[in-house]
Amino acid sequence: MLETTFVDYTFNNPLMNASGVHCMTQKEMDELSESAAGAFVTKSATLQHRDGNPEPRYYDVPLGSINSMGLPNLGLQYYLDYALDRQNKFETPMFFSVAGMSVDENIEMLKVIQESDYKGITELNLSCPNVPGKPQVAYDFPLTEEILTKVFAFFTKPLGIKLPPYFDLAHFDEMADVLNKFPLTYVNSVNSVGNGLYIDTESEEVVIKPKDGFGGIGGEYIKPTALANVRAFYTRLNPSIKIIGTGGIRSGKDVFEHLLCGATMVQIGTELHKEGPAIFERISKELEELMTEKGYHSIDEFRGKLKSIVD
Ligand code: RRO
Repeated sequence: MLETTFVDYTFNNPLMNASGVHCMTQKEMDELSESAAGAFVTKSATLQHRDGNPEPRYYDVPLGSINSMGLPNLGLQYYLDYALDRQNKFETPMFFSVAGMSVDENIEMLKVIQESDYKGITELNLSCPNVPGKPQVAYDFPLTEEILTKVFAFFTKPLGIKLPPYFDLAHFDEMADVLNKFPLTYVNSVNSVGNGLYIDTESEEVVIKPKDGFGGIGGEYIKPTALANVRAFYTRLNPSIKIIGTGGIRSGKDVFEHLLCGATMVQIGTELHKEGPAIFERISKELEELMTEKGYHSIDEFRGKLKSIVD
């Protein structure tokens, strides 16, 4: 009932982890692979291993989470070795996420992937909010166009990009005009809402150490922003560019809303961090129950079909 076709793959369901959550080590990725998730994505890689920002750097709060991890990861080769080892074994498909600290680092990593035997999907993260001194690339429209021009000059494998949330209709228009120039496989909206501040009233302190407490906000707080970004890009991008919806998913109903806005796949971050990989089974069941109640037999019957209010 939840079967989802995406590029050349058919997934059992549209559910994935959001990059960064439960996907740094081989053990964590194996646990996702063995869970009910339809696919999973790696932690964004840099060329070299990075320790990331000082702890505490991730904090769960009642309505979501705040993080400033600072791109801790085990380095490109670690994830590439893992990907190559598992890709011919009929296991849960994996997406490979990369997030270079510069244009050149992104190009270098994508060249390694292009020249490797990796056959899967790659995600270029243009929206990490947490590296001090590094603005989020995809808030700079000309820079985004420059990077994609350089990438598509040589990269021929399926490629998606992870975007930050936008908050202005003019920005949706401008970004969509840029993205429609390229043969992107998908756009993933949204990364965490950058540079929020959560504070502990009792101690009168910030809750994470890096950047004096500023960090990316995820979870229930951001669902309306995520849905708006999914909808805005679904209605503006060439239909060949699919949408992955990320932000605020805690239940089957939340997944249904992302799909109704036009997402093909959906990703879960904050709530996966709270519940662990068993969440995928719970949410698949909830989505199936909701679809049955509504009389739907497949996701294609309602994907993107959000209704307007008409007189
Ligand atoms: O590692 C992080 O701090 C991080 C990244 Br790369 C990202 O893309 N989004 C996020 O919320 N945290």
